[in-house]
Amino acid sequence: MGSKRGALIIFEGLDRIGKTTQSKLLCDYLSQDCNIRCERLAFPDRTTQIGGLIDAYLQRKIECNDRTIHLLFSANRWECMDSMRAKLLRGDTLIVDRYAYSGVAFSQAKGLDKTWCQSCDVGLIKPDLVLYFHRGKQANCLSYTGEERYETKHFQEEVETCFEQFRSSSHQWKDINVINADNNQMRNRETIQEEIRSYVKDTLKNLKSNDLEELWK
Ligand code: FDM
Repeated sequence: MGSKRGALIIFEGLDRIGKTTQSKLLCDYLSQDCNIRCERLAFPDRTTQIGGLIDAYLQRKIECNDRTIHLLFSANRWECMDSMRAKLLRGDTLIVDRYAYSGVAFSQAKGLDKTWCQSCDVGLIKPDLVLYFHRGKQANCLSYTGEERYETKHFQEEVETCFEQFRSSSHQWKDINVINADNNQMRNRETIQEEIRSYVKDTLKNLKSNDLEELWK
């Protein structure tokens, strides 16, 4: 699985679908069992000043219009690019919970134009692997408490429609791999993790170039 630079691996999908659990399991597996230097990150990164504003917005402590908050989510990714690039180039693999795809789907679900939503993320570091967590039709409904701004069943359904439209209509999604995230007797946590590991192993094995490409260019 050796390569000079690390891989950028993105986990995408709705809230509460299992991305956090699975990305932590993957990170532990890569670092402990495969001896691969690896770090887990998440967007929004709420630790920065911009991330603090996003956190306050999500917790309904401040209001912000839809375009402004979209740009803040994007700026929050851009402010992390230099450190992510440095880590990838020194060989660390980054496992990232959400990226520009959430940026588009969540803002489009509010009615913003998809092309406009994408434009501010053009040129971010292009992922080597994107795993989109999808629940099948038979899946139990995910439950949302409404604790944070977007955590309602209705809004998540709108977001899911945007993820699906984007995925089926855009060539930019052709490299996106769908993970069946139905957590039931047939597909437990371990089965889902095995599937993820197999994608990741292929990606690490096939990393050819040490260069980093740009997203949506
Ligand atoms: N979210 C996340 C967006 O609306 N745009 C973005 O660009 C990103 C990265 O923020 F509901 C939404 C998705 C989610 C909320 O994310 C907080 P986490 O993963 O629950 O912290």
